[in-house]
Amino acid sequence: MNTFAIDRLHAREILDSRGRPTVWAECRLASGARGAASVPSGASTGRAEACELRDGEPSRYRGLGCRRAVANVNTVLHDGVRGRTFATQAEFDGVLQLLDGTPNLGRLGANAVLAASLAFARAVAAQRGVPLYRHFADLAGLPLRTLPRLTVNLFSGGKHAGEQAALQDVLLAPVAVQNTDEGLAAVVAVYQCAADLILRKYGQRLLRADEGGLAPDFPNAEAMLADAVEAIAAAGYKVGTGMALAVDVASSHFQRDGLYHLGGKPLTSAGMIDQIADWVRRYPLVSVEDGLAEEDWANWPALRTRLAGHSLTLGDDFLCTQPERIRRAIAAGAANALLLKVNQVGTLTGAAQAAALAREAGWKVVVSARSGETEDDWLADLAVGWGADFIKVGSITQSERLAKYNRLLAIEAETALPLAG
Ligand code: 2PG
Ligand code: MG
Repeated sequence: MNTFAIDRLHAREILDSRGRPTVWAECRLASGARGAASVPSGASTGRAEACELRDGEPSRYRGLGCRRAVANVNTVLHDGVRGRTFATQAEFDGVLQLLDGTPNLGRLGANAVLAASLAFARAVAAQRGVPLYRHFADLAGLPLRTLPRLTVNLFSGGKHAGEQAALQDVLLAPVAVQNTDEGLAAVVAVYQCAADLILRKYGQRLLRADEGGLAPDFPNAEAMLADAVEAIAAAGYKVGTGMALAVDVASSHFQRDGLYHLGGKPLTSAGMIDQIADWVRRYPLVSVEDGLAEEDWANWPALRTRLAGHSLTLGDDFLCTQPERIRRAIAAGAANALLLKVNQVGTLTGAAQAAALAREAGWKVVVSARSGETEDDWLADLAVGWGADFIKVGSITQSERLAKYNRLLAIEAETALPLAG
C-alpha cells in the first residue's frame, strides 16, 4: 500500500477575487512530492457552514485578515502532522479535525484546515503520479465516467451585487451541447447579447458583480428571468431546449420574521412556493437553489413536490454540505440535489461524505465555487473526479472563474469523457 509521510505544511496569506485575504498552503511529502492549494470564501453564507477564522483587526482588511489561520497551519497543523505517515485522505483529515477539536473547525479555522486538506490531496496525487481528477475519483472510489454540465452566472443580484435585486443568481444552462467546449461558446454568445440588452434597457455598461455577472438595476426579480430569456433568443438559441436557465434564489437573505421580502407584498412560505412554481411554469428553469430559507424545514418538502419533474430542488445554505443536514433532508424528502461547497464543511473527507449521501439517495450533485475565489483550479478536478452532474463556477469574464473552465477544457481534451446525462 502507498503511504504518504509529511515533511512540511506551510501557509501564506493571499488575496481572493474580492481583494480579501484567504489562505494558501503547501504540503511537502518526505518523498519530495508537493502540492499547494488555496481556499475560496463565500459572501452569502449559510449559518451551518464551518467557521472561517478572520483576524478581526479593523485597521487591516477591515478585520478580514487571515494571519491567525495562516499561523495555525504553520504551527499547530504542521507540528501535528510532521513526520507522521498517512495511508488515506480520511486519516489525514481526521487528524486535522482532532487538532482543531471543535465541530465547526472554529478554533484553527476551516480556512486553515481546508488549505491543509487540499494541499495534502495535491501532494498525494503528485506522489502517485496521477492527475488530480483521477486522484479525486480514486479517493471517492468512483470510476471516471462523465464531465459536469455547465451552469454559468449571467445576472447577479442579492449579496453578490449590493442587493439591487432579490434573486442572487440567474444562470445559463447549455442543455443541448455535447461538450464543455461547445457549452462555453454558447454561454459566451448569450452573455454578449445580454450585455447589449442591458446597455439598451438599463443604460448600463459592462459593470459586473462579484462573480462576473451583469448587475443592472432590474425593476424586480422577474425581470432578471425575462431578460435572460430575451438574451437567449437574441443569441439565436432555442429557449429551453437549446439553452435553459437555473436560479439561485438565496432566499435566506431576504426572509425576515417568517416572511419572504422578494419585492412587493411579503410572501409566506406557501406564497413563496407558489411564486417559484409560477416561474418554473413560465421560464425554462432546470434548477431552483435555496428557493426557501435555510431553517424553513417544514416547507421544503412541499417545494420539492411542487417542482418535481420540472426542476431540481437544490439546497445550498439549506444543507451547507453538512452530512447531518443532508441526512435529515433526505429523510424528509426536502430536496433532490446538493450544492457541494468543500469549504462549507472544511475538509475533503467531509465533502466526500456529503456527496456520497446525496448520490446514494439518487440526488443530483452540483459542485460549486464561492463568490470569493482564487486562480486555483482544483474545483474542476473535483467536479470531474466526483462525477458531479453540474458545476457552478460563476460567469465567464474573470480569471478566477476561467481558471476552472479552462481546466475543464484541459480535462475534456485529455479524457474525451462525455458530459453527464
Ligand atoms: C452561492 C454562492 C456561489 P457564496 O450562494 O451559491 O454563487 O455564493 O459563495 O457567496 O455563498
Ligand atoms: Mg447559493
